Amino acid sequence: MSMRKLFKNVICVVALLALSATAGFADNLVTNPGFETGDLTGWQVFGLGGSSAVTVVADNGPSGAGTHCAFMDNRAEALGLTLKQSLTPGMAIAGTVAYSFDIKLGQAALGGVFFVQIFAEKEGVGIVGSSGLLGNYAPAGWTTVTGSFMAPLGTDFLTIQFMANTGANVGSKSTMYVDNVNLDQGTTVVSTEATSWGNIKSLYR
Ligand SMILES: [Ca+2]
Repeated sequence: MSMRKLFKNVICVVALLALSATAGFADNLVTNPGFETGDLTGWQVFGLGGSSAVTVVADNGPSGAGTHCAFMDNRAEALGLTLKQSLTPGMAIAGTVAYSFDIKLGQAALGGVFFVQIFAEKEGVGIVGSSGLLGNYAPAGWTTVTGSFMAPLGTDFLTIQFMANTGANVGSKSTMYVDNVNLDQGTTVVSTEATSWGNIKSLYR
C-alpha cells in the first residue's frame, strides 16, 4: 500500500470513527418509552379484537416525568394481547442489557396473567438470547421492575414484549398499565465502530 493510500485510509477511519462517536447511543434505546407522544408511536400491538385493546391513557409511572402510559385491556377469552417494540438492527450489541419498566395492575381474573420478555436478536437469524420469561406480575400499585441479562455474541437488536394473556374461561381478564420502558446497554460506540471497520475493509479489498 502506498503512503498516499495509507494516509487516505487513515483519514477515512478517523472520519468514520468521528461520525460514530457523534451518533453514539442514547442511554435508553426504546422509542417513545413513556408513551408521551400520546399514542403508540414506535410500538406494535398483536391480539386486538372486539374485547381487547391497547390505548394510551392519562396516567404515569414513577420512573419518568409525564402524563401518559399504555393501557393493555384484554377481556377476551383465551387470548394473548401483546405490546411489543423491536429495535432497529444495529442498535444493540453483545453484552449486558439493563432493563426497567413501570407496571400497575388493572385487573387479573379467572386465569388472566401478565408476562414480559426481552429477546436478543440477530438480523436474518432470529432470537439468540433472552431475559427469560418475567412474571407473572400483578402489582396493585405502580411498580418499577428492573434487571439485566447478557445478550450473546451476534446480537444486533433487541425486542421487548408485554403480554396480557387470558385463560380459557368466560370472564377471564388481564389488564395492565405500562410505562417508562427502558433498555440500556450504556452509551457506547462499539457497534457502529465494528460496522465502520467492516465497511472500511470492504472498501479497500
Ligand atoms: Ca409516561
